[in-house]
Amino acid sequence: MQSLLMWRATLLGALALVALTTSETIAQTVADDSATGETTAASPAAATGQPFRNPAEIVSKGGLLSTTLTVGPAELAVAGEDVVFPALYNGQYTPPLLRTKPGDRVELLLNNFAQLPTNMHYHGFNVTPRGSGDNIFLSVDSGDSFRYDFPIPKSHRQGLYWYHPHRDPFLNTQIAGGMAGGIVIGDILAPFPSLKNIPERVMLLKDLKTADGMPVADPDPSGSTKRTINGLFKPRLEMRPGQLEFWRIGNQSSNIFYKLSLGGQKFYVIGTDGNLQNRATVTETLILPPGSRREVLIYGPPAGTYLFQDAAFSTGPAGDQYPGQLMMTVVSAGTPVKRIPIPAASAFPKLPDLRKGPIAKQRTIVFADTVLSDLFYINGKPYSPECVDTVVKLGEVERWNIQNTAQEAHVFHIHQLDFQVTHVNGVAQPFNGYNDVVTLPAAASEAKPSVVTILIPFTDPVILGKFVYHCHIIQHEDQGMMSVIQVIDPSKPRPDIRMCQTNP
Ligand SMILES: [Cu+2]
Repeated sequence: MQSLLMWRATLLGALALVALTTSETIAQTVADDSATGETTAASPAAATGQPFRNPAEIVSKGGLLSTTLTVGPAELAVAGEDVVFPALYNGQYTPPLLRTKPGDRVELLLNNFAQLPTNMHYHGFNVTPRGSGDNIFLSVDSGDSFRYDFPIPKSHRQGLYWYHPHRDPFLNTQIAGGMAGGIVIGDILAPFPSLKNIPERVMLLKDLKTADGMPVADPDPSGSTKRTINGLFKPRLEMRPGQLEFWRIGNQSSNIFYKLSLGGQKFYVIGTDGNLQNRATVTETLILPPGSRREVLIYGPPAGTYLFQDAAFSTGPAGDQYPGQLMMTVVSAGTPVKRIPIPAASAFPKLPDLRKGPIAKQRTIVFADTVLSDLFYINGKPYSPECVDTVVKLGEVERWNIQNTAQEAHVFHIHQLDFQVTHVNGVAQPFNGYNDVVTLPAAASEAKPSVVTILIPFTDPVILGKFVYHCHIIQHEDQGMMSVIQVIDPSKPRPDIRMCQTNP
């Protein structure tokens, strides 16, 4: 306890230091408090029922998204609890939503005033993994700064993305500790003129577990957590009956799944993981594994009060069990609005179905728990940044059969790319679009792994270089469940690559 108190004293000293060195940060913190209702005087009762708000935004101008994010300690009230955070962006539990466009340039200065090293990952971006791009191999150490500077291709897909640290092995500490923010690229509704002026709600989901007034540094992913939307605990959203709204929901939690429903109301899913689908798909329950996003259309229900509920969730017999929680109360009231029809499939831009093209190579990738509860492997080995596990040729589409031998779900995510899910445990999946995250269900038994089959197009030259694929249950990633992939140009001499000893 004494060392924890001393650490807290050190943090509060660092808070004062940040106040001296980055007045901009503190100004933004105050602004954030007023914007989100995260006031230090808030009680759990007072926090309940505050109005829903979208996150504050930074918008690109003249083809440039230019901003500074400063990582440092902060003391804030979240979910009615006063919390000392070792590291947040700009002192905010909900840092700015970055709004940018295909063809823009990103210039983002990352300052690290926190104790641990960090860096930045642009989750879902199809951009360069090299140099000052979406390069997760670099480290921004305590006291250092780094300027990210890269173009977003003109052809980039449009939708909801997000940013978070990717400095192994501190991802869980930092993401579970609140370091994550949203990014919107372009205008996903542009193909649908009838939807031009409907209300847009950005809903960034995080969960927080604390001990002694601080985020738990290495949370046990199981059990109860306080789940928030844009940092708001159980806010209240007002809708008009019949009014069509556009909800953009992102799971920014480090480890937990969300299983969301609104009293039997229908969600019309039009976007998955920042990819516009080729049609709207209808569901009453949205399941979001960690890292994933769903962009949905929803009508204001008949007048009344509805609960936006996160159901209890189990990741399997050897996995994590989460109780449910109310996320938000929806109050539908006022004069009913004439319903705007959901766009027909014919209004959606066509997407290439990768099943119809040639497949250059097939691989088996195995996600496995080990006998040690804190070690997780891909293809029989833990993560090593010093070697390359998988080499692929630019221009090729590959089929990956991803096995999960564990009695708990894992979550496959690959950087720089989107993929098409074709089969889950041998069952063919309808083609609605692409993902950058997919759940690997728990194995039926130790002898019978689950298998998810995906097609990955390694076709865009922007991805040349080294990046990673990993489990997006971030505690598993920190404990080894990540591999290095390198995309090479087959028209050039093969670069000197140090292969890992076990590789697919
Ligand atoms: Cu996992």
